[in-house]
Amino acid sequence: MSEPAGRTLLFVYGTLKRGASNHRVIADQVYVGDARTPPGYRLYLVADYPGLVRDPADRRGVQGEIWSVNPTALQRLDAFEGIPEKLYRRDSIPLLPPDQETIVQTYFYLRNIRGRRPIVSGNWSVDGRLIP
Ligand code: PCA
Repeated sequence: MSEPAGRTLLFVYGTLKRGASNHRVIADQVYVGDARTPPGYRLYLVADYPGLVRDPADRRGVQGEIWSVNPTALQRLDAFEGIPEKLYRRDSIPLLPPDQETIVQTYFYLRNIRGRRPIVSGNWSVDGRLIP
């Protein structure tokens, strides 16, 4: 799948999701669909928001939403997610079929996850409760 000029496909898994606390920051962009990563990626509960990290030992992957965002929105989202402060970095991530050909980026958490609670389902719930 390729995007119209200038647009980026973003895989969101936390507070940016529909119905979640920071959804307004992405709400004027285009929802593409739900998707899941292959195993090898895991969510941790950092505070009232999750952080995604690589983890070769993971067997479940991460559940989220694909959004098509324009350059202005991407700038806004990067600032909001703390890219300048190195809270997250934005990089590409693979998806499971039927989205395996879709090139998406996501926000990888950059701080230490030691002592943080893993979200074992790979699905951060929008109302803040954990789906086991
Ligand atoms: N916001 C971004 C990264 C983690 C978070 O809470 C997202 O929803 O993907």
